[in-house]
Amino acid sequence: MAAMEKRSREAWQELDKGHHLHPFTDHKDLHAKRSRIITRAEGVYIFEADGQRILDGMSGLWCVNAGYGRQEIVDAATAQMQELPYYNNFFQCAHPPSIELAANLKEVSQPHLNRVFFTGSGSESNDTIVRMVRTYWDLMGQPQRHTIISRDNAYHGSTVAAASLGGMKSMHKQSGLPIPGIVHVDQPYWFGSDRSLSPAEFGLAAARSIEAKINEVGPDKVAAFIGEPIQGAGGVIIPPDTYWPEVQRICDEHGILLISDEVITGFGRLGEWFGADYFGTRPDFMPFAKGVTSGYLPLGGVFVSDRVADVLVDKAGEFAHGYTYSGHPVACAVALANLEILQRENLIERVRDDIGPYLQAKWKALAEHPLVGEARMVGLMGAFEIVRDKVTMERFDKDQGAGTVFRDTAIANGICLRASGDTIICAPPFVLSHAEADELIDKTLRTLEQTREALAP
Ligand code: PXG
Repeated sequence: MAAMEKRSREAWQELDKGHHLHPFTDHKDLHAKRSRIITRAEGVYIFEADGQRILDGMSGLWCVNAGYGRQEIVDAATAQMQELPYYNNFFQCAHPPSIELAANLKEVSQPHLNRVFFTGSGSESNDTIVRMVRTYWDLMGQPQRHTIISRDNAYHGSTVAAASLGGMKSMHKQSGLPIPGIVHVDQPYWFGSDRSLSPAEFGLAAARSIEAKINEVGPDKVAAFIGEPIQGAGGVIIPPDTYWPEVQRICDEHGILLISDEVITGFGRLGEWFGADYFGTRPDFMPFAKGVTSGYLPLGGVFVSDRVADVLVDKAGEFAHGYTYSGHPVACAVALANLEILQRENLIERVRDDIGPYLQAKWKALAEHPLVGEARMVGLMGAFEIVRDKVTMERFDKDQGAGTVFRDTAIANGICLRASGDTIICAPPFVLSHAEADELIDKTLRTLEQTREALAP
């Protein structure tokens, strides 16, 4: 058996169909069409097995922030594999990459976030948080504080606990979720509301649905609130400015732990190190993954505030939780190389001051197109809403699959964007040049025209 064979696209598609179960995939549908086989990538472009070049407007899956083809990340992984390919951080051991990375992460996070627990992914990070939150309140002598409040349509991962924290009904339905002690409130999705309130009023109302839930559950029973600074997979839901300050007030007033899920927004996507920095919140936990390594290797983790970490350290005894790959040395070495690149090339400042504003202006102007109801973007995280009627904001019928028509047409035009229903999402690498941003917009406009023709009655 060869480690990796070079085959034709068709041969790979056939093997894929026969042996490979994909994440979040309708396999019958996939097998009718066959998989798109991506074989290599460079900069902001991915290449299909037949050679077609596609501008990756999604940074892989919101992760390849530093762009593809970074030799120094490859070199860091190679050197670490030669030195120490694996060792664990259990049983009173540690190794330089996990220690150095933890110390580096402290440097870029808010001053009260001094400690990090490593995991292998965002989902694992959120599982870890459920355990830590409940352990914290047990140790504080308030074991009845068990309930975690999350939001409709949130995405926090796919393990049992993370999918329970998430608010996606389709995920809950498939496996009897959520687990007990997790409840959901409104998401701050102004465009998806009846728009009778101003965005500012709506932001306050959405935040106050948390307070209503606290009163319903009982203020002494609520342990934590979790939210993505901007909901990602749910459609890039950018909350009105009034939302996060009010959420912070509510958490403070009720003594509830605040969890800012930074798996997408962390490491610069919004032009600040973290979404919490962008919105001015002071979280007790920040789960992260994806951008910490720019996706070059799997790594996740949880920033833990001094308020919680001090109690865990002083009172928990052994916290019986961890993963074989918590702080994997090669993944940590890759993260260190990636953070070096972000800092040396000022990529986060670039998102804030240069390519972010440049793309935002053009992206928001897409709202002038007859098919676009709203176009929004913060940093390099944006979306637009496909509508049938711009005045009434009426949507297309679900079975027309407008979002899917757009996405598939976009791929044929050489650009990869993601459809969440009829919301089209864009989150390109931070190294996107102005010319590549122009290409992204030109191809999006062409695709919008073709989608309009395809959906015309
Ligand atoms: N939290 C957030 C906010 C996420 O976006 C996770 C946790 C889970 O991370 P892992 O590493 O376990 O996948 C995510 C992941 C999509 C899509 O279609 C988004 C994610 C994952 C897969 C698909 O937008 N986000």
